[in-house]
Amino acid sequence: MVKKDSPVPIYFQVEEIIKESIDSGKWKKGEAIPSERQFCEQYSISRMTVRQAITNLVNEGILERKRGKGTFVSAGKVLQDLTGITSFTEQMKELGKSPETKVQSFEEISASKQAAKELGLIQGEAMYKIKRTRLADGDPVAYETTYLPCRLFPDLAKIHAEGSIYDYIERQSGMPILYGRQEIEASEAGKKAAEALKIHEGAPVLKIQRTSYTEGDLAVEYTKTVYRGDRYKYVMELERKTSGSFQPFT
Ligand code: 16G
Repeated sequence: MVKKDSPVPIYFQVEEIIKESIDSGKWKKGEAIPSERQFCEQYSISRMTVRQAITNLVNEGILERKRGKGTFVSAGKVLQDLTGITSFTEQMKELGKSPETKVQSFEEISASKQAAKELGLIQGEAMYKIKRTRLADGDPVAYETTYLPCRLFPDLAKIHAEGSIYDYIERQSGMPILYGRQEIEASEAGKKAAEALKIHEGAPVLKIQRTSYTEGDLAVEYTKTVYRGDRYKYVMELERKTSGSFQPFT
């Protein structure tokens, strides 16, 4: 119930009521919550107050507005652990989500300067360029462009990209992925990523570029991943480093 004589602002009380309804399981992930009008009537409060409460919860990622459809309990963010090198397929399985992949394109191209550098190829050498949309429980969460040297994987085909590429590299090619190096930055969705991820062009995204290595410091893949900003959250466990080991930004 909303207490109008309480020093706690009414919008805040409404936020707490909504959160409680979600925590208690009354409103489940992905379900619509009552309309603003229903809140106004039920608690005899103004539409502006309800709107403020809902906007705050949308900003916190607890609720989601869908144009023309209403407000829904957010599906929640995928929480990714940054400490180990895992594949998308493994990450989703660990989270109890079902991974799915749509291969947008699969081609053999000549290595560009940057990809050649990342993969240790001679500029112009043949490499695969694979574009994929990655889904979690049917929701698109990531859009990836992966480059792999053709020389290392002469038999790689589109069908392998429909499953786990790490699985292909490790099991079929027998090259264990031992470590990686990745860069993370905040960015805005470009046209193609926006289409694949079902978000607006310019919406906030998280961009990660990873190069993975096998034995002998051999680079096996270079992947640029664009994650939906509202669906991804990174967790990192940090170890205190002794002074002198800090690498300044380049
Ligand atoms: C992850 C990796 C990506 C890798 C992919 C393989 C990050 C930031 N990126 O998305 O580099 O290519 O997994 O996934 O985690 P797969 O084995 O399921 O195809």
